[in-house]
Amino acid sequence: MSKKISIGDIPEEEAVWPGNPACQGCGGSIVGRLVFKALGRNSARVEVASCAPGFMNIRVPSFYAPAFEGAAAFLTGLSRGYKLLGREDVVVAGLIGDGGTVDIGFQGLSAAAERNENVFWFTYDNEAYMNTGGQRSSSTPLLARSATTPISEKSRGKSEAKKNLPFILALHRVPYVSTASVAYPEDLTAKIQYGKGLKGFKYMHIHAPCPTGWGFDPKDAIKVSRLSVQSGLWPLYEIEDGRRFKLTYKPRELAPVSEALKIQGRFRHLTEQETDTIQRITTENWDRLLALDGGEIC
Ligand SMILES: Cc1ncc(C[n+]2csc(CCOP(=O)(O)OP(=O)(O)O)c2C)c(N)n1
Repeated sequence: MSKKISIGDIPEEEAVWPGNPACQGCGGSIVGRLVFKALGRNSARVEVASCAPGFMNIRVPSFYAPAFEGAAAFLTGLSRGYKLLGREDVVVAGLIGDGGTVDIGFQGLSAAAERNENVFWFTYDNEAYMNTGGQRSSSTPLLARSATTPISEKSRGKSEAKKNLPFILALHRVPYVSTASVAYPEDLTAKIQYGKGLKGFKYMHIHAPCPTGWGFDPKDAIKVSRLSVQSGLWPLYEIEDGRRFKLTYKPRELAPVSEALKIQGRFRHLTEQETDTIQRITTENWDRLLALDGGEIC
């Protein structure tokens, strides 16, 4: 498991150039900056169709996988290529959106995890297909409004729950799975520094608030992230060898989910009863995670 570090331990060297054409307050671009700061310059990046090609000017070798669904195959080939060159020290990293992970790229991702390929997959989860106009993905949360789950007489936003991809991948028995948040960069960095030292398949799922798609003030990107973690909507944890589970942030008491929800336009339609439903599901999930903490998931 990772060891706690403090903010001052985050490497100073940047792996991205300043300036990019992302929307103001883009959580995804903060993810990209933090991930490659932690990985360091001895890494290579793979990306697919998404906001990511726009939001980062990166200083490491960078590859665009032209087939959206082929990211994991591309990462596999690159990793094996580096091995043939005797360069297994290079961390081969994918920076992929939630659509490219939980939906379109899932088959190849699952296959690469099952083969335990030596790659590090990072999902920046802005909880919809943002690059193409904010359509729902299977990572969009329950009751959230999106371009394809509107609020109308017949629709109250997304009627299904968010897919739990970190646990699905952990059950592939891969060496390392974790979640992270841009509001907790020291936790994110410690997990990457630990994960990159492991051989085999590593996965990190990172909350990436999107002001444009979620409808909040760009200055509140970190606030939305922090409130999501503090309320249990976005728990921070790691799972090693597909079994051992550890919560890396455990508040004495959870903040109410309403604090995080009420500053996002995509949840503005919620009735008190709907907010209570989200609160109940979140508390139940948190209690399940607390019971697993320090033990095994199965
Ligand atoms: C197979 C395939 N389906 C759909 C598209 C169209 N497309 C391009 S980007 C994109 C959205 C990607 O969403 P996500 O992976 O969540 O990243 P984000 O845009 O949110 O950064 C879609 C649907 C495509 N290029 N290829």
